[in-house]
Amino acid sequence: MSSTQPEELLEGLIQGDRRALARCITMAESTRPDHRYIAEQIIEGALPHTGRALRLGITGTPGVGKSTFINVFGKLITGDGHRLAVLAIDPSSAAVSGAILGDKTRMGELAANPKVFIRPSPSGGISGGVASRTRDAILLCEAAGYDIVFVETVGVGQSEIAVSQMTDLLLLLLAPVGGDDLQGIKRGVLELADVIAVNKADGELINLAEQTANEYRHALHLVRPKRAESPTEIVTCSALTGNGMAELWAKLLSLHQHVAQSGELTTLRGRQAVAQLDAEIQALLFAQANANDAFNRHRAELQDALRNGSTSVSAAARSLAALLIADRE
Ligand SMILES: Nc1nc2c(ncn2[C@@H]2O[C@H](COP(=O)(O)OP(=O)(O)O)[C@@H](O)[C@H]2O)c(=O)[nH]1
Ligand SMILES: [Mg+2]
Repeated sequence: MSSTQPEELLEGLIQGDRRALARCITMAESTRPDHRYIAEQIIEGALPHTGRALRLGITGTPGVGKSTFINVFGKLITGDGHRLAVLAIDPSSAAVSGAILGDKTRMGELAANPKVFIRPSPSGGISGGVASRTRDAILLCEAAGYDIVFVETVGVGQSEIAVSQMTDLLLLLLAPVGGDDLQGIKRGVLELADVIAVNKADGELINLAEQTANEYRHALHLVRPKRAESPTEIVTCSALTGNGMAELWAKLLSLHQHVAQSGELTTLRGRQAVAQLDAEIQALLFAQANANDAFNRHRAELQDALRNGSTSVSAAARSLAALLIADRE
């Protein structure tokens, strides 16, 4: 499959051809306008085949065990007959510590599974933001028949927010750590999580894992609950021994069923799409501005003015925006 014909790619995609899927994602991630246009056409055509997956965000600080966890979880899920796609989002573009990338060993087993599609996070330099491209990738995976989509992210700053804005449920992985510093996990992240799992509950760490889970149960009383009717659950598990993994998966499935049946999922996905539109508009307009010579010249002047303190950021921004609008008239 070397075609860049949208019709052929779409056909391959819907038949579940992995190479077609990979190419479609590459098109969607491309900075070339002709590729993006092809991707748009494919996604439009694929839309009727999307929306059926369980979209799960998985976040946690580096070393917490995400890759190991996904490898084990993936085996469990495909064993149940599901097809799993694993995507990564890494807005920091820290390619070295990037999600999935460099995890060949821990996820190697999963990668060899024909029911699994793994895609590392796109490398830097993508206009329009990594997040919206990952969103496109989710839709493409769904169209290719993957009924479970994981979006993995390294828990650094904004990435949890980004991932929670494109998935149905967010799973926060924690490591057993004593004391009350709560591993520097920000309140906001606790509020975003649907389920929290303290991983590495094995061997000598079992008690500490339970203790950590309890500490977080207390901490959760201090944050706004994600769902008034069902408080955020905290469980312990071990990706190493497999303990608690099946229970956790069952919990996530039943929570997903619950939000689907209550109508919450439809509302959530609608809200996510609308928010994405605004982000896309901003990205598109900014990309157009960057390609405009007059804009770039004026911006360079204003950058100098800002450096020597002769203008303010807001005045400079207004002047640049005015230039773009005038340019259109
Ligand atoms: N004891 C124990 N170690 C684990 C577990 N899961 C992962 N690890 C180890 O933690 C380290 C980091 O795991 P990795 O999956 O790469 O974490 P990631 O950076 O979050 O993707 C590795 O040495 C794993 O073997 C677990 O459940 N129990
Ligand atoms: Mg990893």
